[in-house]
Amino acid sequence: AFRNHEGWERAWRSPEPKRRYDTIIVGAGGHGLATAYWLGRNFGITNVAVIEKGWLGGGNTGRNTTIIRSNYLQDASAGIYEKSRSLYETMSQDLNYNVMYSPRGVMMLAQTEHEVRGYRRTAHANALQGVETQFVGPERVKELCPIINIEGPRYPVLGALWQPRAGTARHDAVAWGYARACSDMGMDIIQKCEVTGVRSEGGKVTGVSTTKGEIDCDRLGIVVAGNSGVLADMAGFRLPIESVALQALVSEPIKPCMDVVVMANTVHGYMSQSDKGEMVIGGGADGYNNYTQRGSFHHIEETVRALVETFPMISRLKMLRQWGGIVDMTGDRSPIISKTPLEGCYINAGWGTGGFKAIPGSGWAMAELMAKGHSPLADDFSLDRFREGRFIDESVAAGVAH
Ligand code: FAD
Ligand code: PYC
Repeated sequence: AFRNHEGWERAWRSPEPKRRYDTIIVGAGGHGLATAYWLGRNFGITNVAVIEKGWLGGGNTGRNTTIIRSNYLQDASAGIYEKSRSLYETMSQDLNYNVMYSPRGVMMLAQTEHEVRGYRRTAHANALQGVETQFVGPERVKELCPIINIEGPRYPVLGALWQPRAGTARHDAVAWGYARACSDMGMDIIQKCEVTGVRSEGGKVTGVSTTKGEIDCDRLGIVVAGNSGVLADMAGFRLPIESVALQALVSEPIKPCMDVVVMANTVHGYMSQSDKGEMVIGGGADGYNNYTQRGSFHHIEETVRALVETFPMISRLKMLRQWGGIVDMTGDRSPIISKTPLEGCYINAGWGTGGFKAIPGSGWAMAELMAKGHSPLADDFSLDRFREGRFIDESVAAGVAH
């Protein structure tokens, strides 16, 4: 039945690991692959291995609800998230791989007076940062998304923070596109290979132990999202990160009824419609630390009950499937892109519930940090900020309850 698919070239090679690389990246999610890609593209560093314990893109990169936006509050965040959003605009051309970036617009509903004030403030901050957003009234919300019930019952829609060039992309394609480009540059992507130890001598990294043997390197990048604490422990330092599950679900496919993305943070739910017609739905993060990559019944009930108030028509939909991913949460809800106490070892983590949108910009910044020792986009996100009290508070802009 699949004969037309026979004889296709593999998109990336699947080599056995060499004994040594200049640079090893642990984690073949979007951030790890983008880091490798920009190391090659911007700095000509191609003697690189990306080591993945499962399959590439099988972590949060392949489990998220694909919302891309840059409507954050602080200047450092605007820098990296807007860089990232702008890289999404040209990613399909840059990689010659269709990642289906769809700048359909994202709105974050204001359903309390407090949110109205907060989002107006964000719109002003974004204007100063050169990020195009606006605060719109309830009538415009209804115009942009007719299936919303703006009257209530508990929380009438008072307006929304609207970013017209925000949107979605096909999450697997982002990982696959970067993987193919990295492989074409001669990098090795080694799947089904778990890093089990970080080796060092005299305070400097020398390599990793893996389920496929020992591999040496001069530079190591740890880019493993929900497993960051585990890898940091192997490298001998601690991180201010907690790991929790974040869940999502999709409905049966229906005819097109919604061509924007809506986040309703007061009731804890967000929704968009995929190209296949499924309603893609998510809610808040689990309220306790865990490493469980799966969904739970109470989550469906809480999220759908909340969303039905704002989108009454979804009460008649059947839900198809649900899943979960382990997200890495920092206290200020901003990421860490940093050197570590182990020389030659760098970490990119803490993207929590919101790192899909950041993949290209984060990879750009992490590559620059690893190649040159610092990156203007990453400097504010170093680990030092937790010791020095320079928090980058994005608890509201993160948009997902935790
Ligand atoms: P991952 O994709 O998780 O990659 C890390 C990789 O490291 C994994 O493949 C893992 O197997 C590997 N690894 C771990 N330990 C080891 C080891 N010891 N050895 C080798 N490999 C290892 N963000 C948004 O911007 N918009 C959204 O709409 C959005 N929705 C989300 C919805 C859900 C349900 C979830 C779970 C997350 C969501 N996010 C969203 C967050 C986003 O998915 C993540 O921040 C982002 O994908 C993190 O990418 P990553 O490459 O860092 O991690
Ligand atoms: O960061 O925009 C986001 C997001 C939406 C849903 C989960 N994360």
